[in-house]
Amino acid sequence: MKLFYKPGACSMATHIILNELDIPFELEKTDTDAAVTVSGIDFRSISPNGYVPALQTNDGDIITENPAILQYLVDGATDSKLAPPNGTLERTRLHELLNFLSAELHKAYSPFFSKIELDASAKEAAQKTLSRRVGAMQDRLADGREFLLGDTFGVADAYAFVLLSWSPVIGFDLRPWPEVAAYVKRLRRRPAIIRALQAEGLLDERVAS
Ligand SMILES: N[C@@H](CCC(=O)N[C@@H](CS)C(=O)NCC(=O)O)C(=O)O
Repeated sequence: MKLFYKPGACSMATHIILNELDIPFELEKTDTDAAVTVSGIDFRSISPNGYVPALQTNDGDIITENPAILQYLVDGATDSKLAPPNGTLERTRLHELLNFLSAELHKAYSPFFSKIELDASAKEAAQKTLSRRVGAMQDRLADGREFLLGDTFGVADAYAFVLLSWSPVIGFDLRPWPEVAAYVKRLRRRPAIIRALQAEGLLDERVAS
């Protein structure tokens, strides 16, 4: 398999799960602005929307979109605990969560990475939305659970880790949400996450407050 990625981007969620599953894979660094990969592949021929992650399977198929890639990887693994079995209510809960992460939490960070500078009122609005989304994460973790779906680490945790670890990069303080800050710190100690951060050259960064 080959993962087209950008250091620190949401593609790191796939990177973490490949590590967790101990699947052999290659990494291909991608410049999404120039739409070219490090080996000179036209990235639009891989991912027509121009964004990472894109996963090339061993059969040469390309899969895009975080929720689809993450579930493809666990469904192909034997007896993985990283997602509940298909056809169960627990799996529907995972879909619900991955959609929240992708459409709501992920996109609440997006304005801060926009090439267009935010004026004061746009920044305030973006911070308000992000606070609401992080607040929803805090509510979920408030019962003392270790991971988003309970006591087992899963694909949603890998994705959530990557998103929340953007907080120090954009200057968004997680301390008002202590369960969320503690959750990020806990996840950061996982060997699969440490290896992904190291391989992407980010081991000394992404330390949430
Ligand atoms: N809906 C996509 C969004 C992916 C996405 O936003 N990727 C960002 C990095 S986190 C990217 O590659 N942005 C570059 C661009 O859009 O040109 C998914 O969930 O996979």
